[in-house]
Amino acid sequence: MEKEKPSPKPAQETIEAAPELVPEPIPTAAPIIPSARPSRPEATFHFPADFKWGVATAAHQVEGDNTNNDWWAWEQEEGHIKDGEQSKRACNWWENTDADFDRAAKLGLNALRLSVEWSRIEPAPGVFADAALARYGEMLQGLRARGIEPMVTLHHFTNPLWLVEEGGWENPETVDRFTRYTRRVIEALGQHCELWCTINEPNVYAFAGYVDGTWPPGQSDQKTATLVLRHVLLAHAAAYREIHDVQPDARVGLAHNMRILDPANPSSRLDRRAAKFADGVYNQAILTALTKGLWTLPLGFGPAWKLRGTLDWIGLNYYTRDLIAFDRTQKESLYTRRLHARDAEILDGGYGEFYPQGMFRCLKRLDRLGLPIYITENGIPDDDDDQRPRYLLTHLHQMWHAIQLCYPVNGYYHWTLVDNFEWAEGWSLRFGLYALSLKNKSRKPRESAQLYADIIQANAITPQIIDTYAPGLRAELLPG
Ligand code: IFM
Repeated sequence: MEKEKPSPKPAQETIEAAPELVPEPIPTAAPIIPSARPSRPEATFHFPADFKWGVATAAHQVEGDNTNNDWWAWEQEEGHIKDGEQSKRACNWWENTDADFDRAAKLGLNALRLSVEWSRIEPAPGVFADAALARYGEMLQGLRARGIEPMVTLHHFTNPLWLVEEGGWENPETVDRFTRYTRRVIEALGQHCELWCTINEPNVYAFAGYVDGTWPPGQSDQKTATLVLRHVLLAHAAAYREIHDVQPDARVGLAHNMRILDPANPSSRLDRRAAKFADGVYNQAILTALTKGLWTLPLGFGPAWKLRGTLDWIGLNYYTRDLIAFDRTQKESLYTRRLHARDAEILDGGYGEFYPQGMFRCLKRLDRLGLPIYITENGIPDDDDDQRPRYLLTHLHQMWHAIQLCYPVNGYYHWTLVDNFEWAEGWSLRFGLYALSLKNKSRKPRESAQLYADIIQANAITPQIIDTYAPGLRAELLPG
């Protein structure tokens, strides 16, 4: 097709402007077009106006004296927790949450995720402790009074001892018991909370307790792990329906731990297959079960149609990535071996790789589910806070990128406000924006606390914030 020819320029006319139409001279003090480029790139990464900025934690890790659950019992036995440490009084939240809630408000948070402890609420089968429910009611009211919206998790790794005696999550009846407990919680606390997270990290729970055996009940049997995972997901689905029955407007989801699992050697077919397999089991199976009602794990137990459509939102707990190699000697871990990239920056205690791109990759994957997303956890063990500012900024920058592409990310909950009891790692891994003294329980803000507060206040990552807290990131975040 012939291109349209540009119309010829009209012959130039000189029109003498009438004196009253002569434009005002532009004041030189405020040039519209800057005379020089800024000496270096400046860009601000804005977040949506109604974005939820939060922190996340869990009952057993902060409350203290949770003597009636399986973790407390596990901690009493030698060899289970690093350096023989115990949760003991933890962060003393059962007695006093006010001071930490004040800290949260001072940071400018408008969201906080905590969990309620089943063994406190139902200390014996079918017996509910009104005083415990009242204490949680007080906590939730305390948050709301500070303009902080609570998200409540119903199960975060711990189980009442009586439940364990009755077979724990291997017993299919646990599904009904969890549903009964859920109903009681929603009836009591539904007036203070609409945002519910049924279960925290079902994959981690099943893996650490029933494959790896480093968490209670300390088993190593893949078939049992699969059965437990199935019961946990059925309990989630039943709780989802129960919550909506009591509180139709509730928003109910689950916190899913995702790790990036890349092949150790991308040109090895065996490594690629091993990574895909590991990803399918760890990351994908739960998502497929809950959205499509399909059970894709190798040890199958029939269809999972009851699970389908039981998410109003999906929670992402993202921390790190692993490389996966095929290893024919590793039967227990289904012929896979986890390792780190040779040039990777490793987090404290060997917690994993510093890999912010994983945040975007997980969000991209979750976007396909068509559900609202909350980042229900993200953080780093870093006692001296030498990595956290960079970790926080790069992960939030990846989240910003996802939001620019309209992935429906509604909120971000940093793990965590104050150093808390890190399960089998005891007190050795320090995830807090505030450092906790185990001697006198005092709290001291790490620099990252102010960084997070500044980001929240600006509702953005600004060049000033980057320059103040992580100048080394300038080239990466503001390339020029
Ligand atoms: O502390 C844990 C939390 O209980 C579950 N997600 C990971 C956190 C850090 O390891």
